Amino acid sequence: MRILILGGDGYLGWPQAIYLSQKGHEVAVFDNLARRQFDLKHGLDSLVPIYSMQRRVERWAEITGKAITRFHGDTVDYPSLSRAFQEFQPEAVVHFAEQRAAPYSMIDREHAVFTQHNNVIGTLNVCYAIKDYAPAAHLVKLGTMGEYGTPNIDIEEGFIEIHHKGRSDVLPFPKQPGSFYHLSKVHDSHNIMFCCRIWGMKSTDLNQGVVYGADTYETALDPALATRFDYDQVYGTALNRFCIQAAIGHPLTVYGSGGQTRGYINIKDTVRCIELAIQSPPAAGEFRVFNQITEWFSVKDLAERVQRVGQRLGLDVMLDSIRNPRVESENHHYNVVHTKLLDLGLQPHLLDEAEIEHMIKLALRYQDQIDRRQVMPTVNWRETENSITPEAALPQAALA
Ligand code: NAD
Ligand code: USQ
Repeated sequence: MRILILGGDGYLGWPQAIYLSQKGHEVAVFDNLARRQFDLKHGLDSLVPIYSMQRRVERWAEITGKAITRFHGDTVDYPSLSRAFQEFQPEAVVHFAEQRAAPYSMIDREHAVFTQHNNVIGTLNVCYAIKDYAPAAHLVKLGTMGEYGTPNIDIEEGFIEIHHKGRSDVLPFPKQPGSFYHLSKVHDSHNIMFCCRIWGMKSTDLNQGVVYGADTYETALDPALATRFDYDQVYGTALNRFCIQAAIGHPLTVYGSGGQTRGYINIKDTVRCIELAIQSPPAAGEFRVFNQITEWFSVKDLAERVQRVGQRLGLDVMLDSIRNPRVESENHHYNVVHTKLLDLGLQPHLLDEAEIEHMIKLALRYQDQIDRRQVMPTVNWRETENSITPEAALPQAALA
């Protein structure tokens, strides 16, 4: 199939592109390199060195003989998006191209507005591009488990049957997201569902949990194919952060009591889930939802796992409960239905000690690159103005 990967330079988009290319699909990547620009602006970096988009694509072709088409463009800029659709004529579109950090969206008004504009308008443009240039294409959209929040009932897979005053209906599961970023995903879901209803578009909304893992079988083939590994307080997710903290002897930053529970998935399963969704498309006009997680943990659970593995490696790993910079429930019910991808054939890679050991060893290998100023959180949900870049962290060129 011809598959267009929007956000194909990101942590997930790049491994997805080479996974699908390896499987024999014709793949194109589309990205505006916004993530790389954010890193430059704020003096951040992936722990694992990542090569330029151009070099990645060239190296993939050198190693496998398989070509990936590259588009530089922005989903918010309709002409550049249209050009990619017209030239490539995708049969499936995998949409990763969004600002994906909750803390980024909570820095201040400007970052909240940027996040919602980039994500919601970008996705609306993607829907129009499908309608205008590839009406039969299947939109596989990355949503998030955080759209649901943490209700005091089990989380169903997208829809819930409601009985009300003697009548009943199957309706979208209620959403109670916890950041302006997570809200942007809810708005996307509504827009996409509407486009399916009015235009007969077909879409799979993947409510994905937190992804972990430093590599896939394809990214591990060559250093030039590596994907990013974020550990900073804005883009780094809890498990990545705990692994680098263990490596540098910093107490693990458990926010609050650590009872916050989230769904998780290995990056190797993410790429497979998307392949499964593409292989079994929905019918025209159908909006379907998969909960893309394989297991769930509390933050404290994760920290204790990292502590155990770290201690086995001879590291002195302490846990530190710091005041939670986010507004979220720290003690809540969490039980999620997630059978649809398993029914399609997903065989999960569960989080084991070997995976955590691999991540800690990676952090030890690159420990000289770790910027300790990025460890403690500075973005607080209760504040409307947050500073994220300690001046000293900026490269001299950025300060000039
Ligand atoms: P990432 O930031 O590493 O990658 C996103 C890519 O999209 C970047 O390369 C960025 O430059 C590009 N991009 C952003 N806005 C764009 C625009 N307007 N036009 C073109 N390109 C644009 O993020 P990721 O971790 O790879 O996440 C990808 C998607 O998966 C996101 O939508 C995210 O919300 C979702 N997701 C991620 C996780 C996770 O744990 N990483 C979990 C659940 C859902
Ligand atoms: N947390 C800590 N300590 C840290 C960092 C985070 O305790 O040092 C806690 C947070 O307070 C939160 C939990 O860990 O309760 C998860 O936070 P996270 O930063 O690991 O992940 P999150 O902000 O939820 O976002 C990530 C991705 C996002 C994706 C989401 C999936 O960045 O793109 O949508 O996971 S989900 O959580 O299911 O919505």
